[in-house]
Amino acid sequence: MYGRLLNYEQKGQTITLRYENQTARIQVLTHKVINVFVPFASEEHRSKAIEGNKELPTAYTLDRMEDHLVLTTDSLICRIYDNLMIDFYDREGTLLCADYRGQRKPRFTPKAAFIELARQEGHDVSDTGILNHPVQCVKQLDASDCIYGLGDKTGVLNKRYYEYENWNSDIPDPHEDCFKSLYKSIPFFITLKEKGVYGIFFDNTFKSYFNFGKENNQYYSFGSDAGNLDYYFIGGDRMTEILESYTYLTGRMPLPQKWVLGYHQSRWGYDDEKTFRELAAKLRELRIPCDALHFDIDYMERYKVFTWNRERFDDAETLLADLKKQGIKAVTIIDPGVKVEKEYPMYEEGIGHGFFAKSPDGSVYVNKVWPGDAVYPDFGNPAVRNWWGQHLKFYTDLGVGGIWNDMNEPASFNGPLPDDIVFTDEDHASTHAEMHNVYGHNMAKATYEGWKSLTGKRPFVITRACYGGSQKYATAWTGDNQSLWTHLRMAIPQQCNLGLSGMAFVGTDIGGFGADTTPELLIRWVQVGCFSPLFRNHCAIGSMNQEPWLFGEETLAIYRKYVNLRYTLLPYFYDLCRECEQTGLPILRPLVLHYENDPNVRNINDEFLVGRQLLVAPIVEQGARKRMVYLPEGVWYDYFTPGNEKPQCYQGNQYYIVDAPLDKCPVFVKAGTILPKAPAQMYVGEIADPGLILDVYPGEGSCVHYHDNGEDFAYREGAYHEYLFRTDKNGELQITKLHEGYHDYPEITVRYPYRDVSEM
Ligand code: MIG
Repeated sequence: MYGRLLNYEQKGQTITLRYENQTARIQVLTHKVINVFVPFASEEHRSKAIEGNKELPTAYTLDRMEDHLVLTTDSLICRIYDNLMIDFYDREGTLLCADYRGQRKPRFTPKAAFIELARQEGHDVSDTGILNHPVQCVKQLDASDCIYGLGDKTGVLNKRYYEYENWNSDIPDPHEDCFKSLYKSIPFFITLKEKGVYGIFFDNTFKSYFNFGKENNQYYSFGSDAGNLDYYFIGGDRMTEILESYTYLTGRMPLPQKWVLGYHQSRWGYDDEKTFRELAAKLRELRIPCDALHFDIDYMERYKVFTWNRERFDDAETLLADLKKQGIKAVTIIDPGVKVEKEYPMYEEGIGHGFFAKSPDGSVYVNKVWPGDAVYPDFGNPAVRNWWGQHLKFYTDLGVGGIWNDMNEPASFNGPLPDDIVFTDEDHASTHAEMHNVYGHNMAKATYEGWKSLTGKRPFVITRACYGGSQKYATAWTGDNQSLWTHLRMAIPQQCNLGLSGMAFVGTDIGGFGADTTPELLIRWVQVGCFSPLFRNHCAIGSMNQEPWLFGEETLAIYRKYVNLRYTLLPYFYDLCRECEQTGLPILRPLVLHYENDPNVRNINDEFLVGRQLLVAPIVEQGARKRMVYLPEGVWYDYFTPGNEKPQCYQGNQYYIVDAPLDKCPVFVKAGTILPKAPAQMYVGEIADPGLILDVYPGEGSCVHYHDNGEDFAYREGAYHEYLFRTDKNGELQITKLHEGYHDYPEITVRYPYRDVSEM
């Protein structure tokens, strides 16, 4: 298709390749990141995920060989041939990723009717029935390659042998392993080889396709029907390095406010002032820590965003102030759809400024969502983002603590938005086909930036729809799961893959959104959920209520235990957030991220790490009271040291059967861990200046601990403390301050869960 490489031109770190039929460009961004770009649609990248110039001055060489060019950086060797065939090697010459040269041979031939349908949908269907996308890459697969990432896709952790599509979709049906799309489109994946690892970020916002060896075990493909061929090849020695480079490109989650890490209670159906007051009272009375109540669509007046229902909420301002006194923040939902209604300011203003998406004939495009007939703010337009962001003052004035963006795929009740609806791409007209997958991303960006300028605090935004890079602006939840054991199981690989795709701060609806939970399911879910960065119990109107006190004393007690556990671990979680801001490493991690050379962990779907130090092996089977756990290399300690019994210590690289009665979620702590903890509180800030607790486990180790005011951006000017805690072979603890810009803890209590307890 590209033809022979005729000549090339080198300018700075960009090499322009002139092929017989097409020009392409290779750009060295860093010694580990190389961009391949074919300007099918535009000369510039026009990335929504990558902001600013990410090219770092990087030394490289380019040599002409007989039949190809060799580009060499400190980390990668890239060989460029005719037909834009490109092969990437590490510096030792090990092949990482080669373009596939052979004939495509699908394992099955689709039926004629299917091929016809595909043809009608505009796909290039070759004689063999293979769907070819005009923008496409086919790359070689090795027998042992595993593939991770790709955002929120359902199913198992390792995406090898599966096929997906990126098209943000609101799917209320129970999410199944075979789904190709869900709410988020994050076109980034990591290929882990027997030897070596690499990542590919395919930066194309149109509907895109990924076939990870389902078509044939020899190759995988990614492609799209429009836009540019624009992908970043990311090399590195370890999986963590790939993720660091990916988040260097697309950005990292900024440090959240501390309270965001607390417990959140939600339900679609909490719809009046009395309910919220009672909830707060109940949570406090039953001593369940909680930092936020979520206000779903019923707080609004007829689902009109930027309004508050004055009949059911007498005085929202006083309600929110009273909740705040109890340490509880209000998080309000905002959907994108603006109700079509005369004299409704958001509608009238938006119409006046031409801020809503239009049909090709120039009329404002109307579809239906919760408020009935509704129009879609054109968030790709910076003026629209600014307008929307400034209107958030309505919420900040009332004392709202954070914003939850839903329905921003965007969802529509009256059939899908046609591809040709006109949306803006920053400074020029674009289409729904191009802007669909970044609609939620741009809405989150508008919300983040508006909130930041209004409050000066670290914005708390939750979004359902995402594109690559959304982590800069929002946290996310996994949408409408159901109260099903399969969905509790799904929560683990789904959150782990989101983390491997840059979205570090995620959570699932604890207890399940649709359908009805059971006491046992709720218990097992909170045992997973208390380790999710976003820790929220949420469910659907019409489904059974799932506040923890509705299922009897035992359920309540266990639930409380795990919410308390979370609160005691808050300093650890906060440290992980800090680490994430600096390196892009997520909070929940699949075992493979840190033990990639251990073949036993490549397909573990029912265990995960929290940071490096904790390994969680929850029960995700109804009725199970024991489970098998694989522990990777090293020595591991049972987190829940049983009262009088001898503490349990395990040698890694082995499988164990461990006990997990209903009140126990097996958690293991790695030898050498210094775990920063806090006294349990009812909410973050209940104790004005809590001391720090350090649980020091046997073994040599260290911990960098971060401490600041947990609210604003003063830390960026240095207003934080950073400590280095170290233990030597004898278990002696040394404390060093790496940075001093905040204030000291009133006290640091050092405990040795596997020795005695001593005070400092
Ligand atoms: O069409 O706002 O995923 O969390 O409770 C359903 C009502 C709309 C979907 C969200 C869910 C939320 C619900 N919303």
